Amino acid sequence: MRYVTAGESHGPELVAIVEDVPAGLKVSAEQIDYDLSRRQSGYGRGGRMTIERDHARIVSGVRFGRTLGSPVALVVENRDWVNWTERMAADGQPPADLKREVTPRPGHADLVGALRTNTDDCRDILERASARETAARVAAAGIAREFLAELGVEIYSYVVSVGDVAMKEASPADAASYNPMAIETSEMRCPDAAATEAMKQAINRARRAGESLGGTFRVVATGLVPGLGTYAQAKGRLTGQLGAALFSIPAIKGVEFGLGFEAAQLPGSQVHDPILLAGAGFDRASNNAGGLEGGMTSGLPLVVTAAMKPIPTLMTPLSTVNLETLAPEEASKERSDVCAVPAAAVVAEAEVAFVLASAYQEAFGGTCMADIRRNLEQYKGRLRAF
Ligand code: EPS
Repeated sequence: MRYVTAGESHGPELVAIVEDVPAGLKVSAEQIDYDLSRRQSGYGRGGRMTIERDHARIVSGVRFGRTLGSPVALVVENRDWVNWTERMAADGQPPADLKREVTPRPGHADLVGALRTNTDDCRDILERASARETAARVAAAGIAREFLAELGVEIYSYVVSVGDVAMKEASPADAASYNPMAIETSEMRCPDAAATEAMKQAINRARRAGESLGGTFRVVATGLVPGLGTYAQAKGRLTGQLGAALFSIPAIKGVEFGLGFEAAQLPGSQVHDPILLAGAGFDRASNNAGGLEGGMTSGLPLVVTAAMKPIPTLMTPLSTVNLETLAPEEASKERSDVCAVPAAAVVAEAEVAFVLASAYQEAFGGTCMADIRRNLEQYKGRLRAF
């Protein structure tokens, strides 16, 4: 299962096309809209989120609530478009009073994108480089999530830290033990109420200082069968596929699995997860590996942590160079978020969902749900008898 997206941040709409969708999968537009609303939420979001109320319109590949096996196309309208019809028109000439963006923001795609595409208006770049595009990813991932849910896999995320404020956890393995409702009802997607409050205060301080804040979050997937992915070819390793998927999210600068970088400081005996016999199968004494061994799922929860840098748009801007005059100047101040770590966590769920859905299809077939379910049950039966 793969997706592509199109659409500018202030264009009429965002579009996503999902390919390799099996037939017979139940799809709920309400569930997709719920995920879109989760992506919009979080303390620290900016003015744009008060304008948008993202809704996915399914325009192909689904009939009477079930997939047909053809590509699924989804459209998310930009409500803000009405304020940009002249500045973002697909045809005609630029309006006489058009203000070009000529003061690129350090940390955003503005300057490098302008160099790459030979434009004199950074808006040509920032319209697509904007994280607004991730709304289309979340809409598309609704299909992958429904597919995984039918196979018993659930994905959730939570925020661990914002700036220098972090919730306390004994180990990343705790990740699989939180009550999802505690996360969904936190304004920071953080299961720890005291940490939520401290994160909000850090965001208030950053807003007053014209600053922005990054942070870290974890994505957890439960209900996975062991053996998805492969050790046999570099590109088949799920560790690499998940890493690439998470690094495709704007502002993600680090990805760790399980103990992550901490594992590099510990002796092997404190890192690897002892194998136990449990009933008719196997279990582990710990999950430091974060649910992956040899590039494959181990059958334990997948626990992956990502680090997001602070958003580059600063209300107290850094210095830049005016591309027209070549004089030093302050970087432009687009309306923006102070902190979007909770939103990035929801986008990361979407990226993880696509990688896992593809791994299930590779192992158990991709044409129709009835075959995939039967193949999966057969595999589970073989594992029970192993
Ligand atoms: C975003 C929409 C954007 C920003 C944000 C993410 O809307 P606008 O550009 O109209 O303010 O709020 O984008 C960025 C922070 C960025 O650096 O590009 C969204 O829908 O998530």
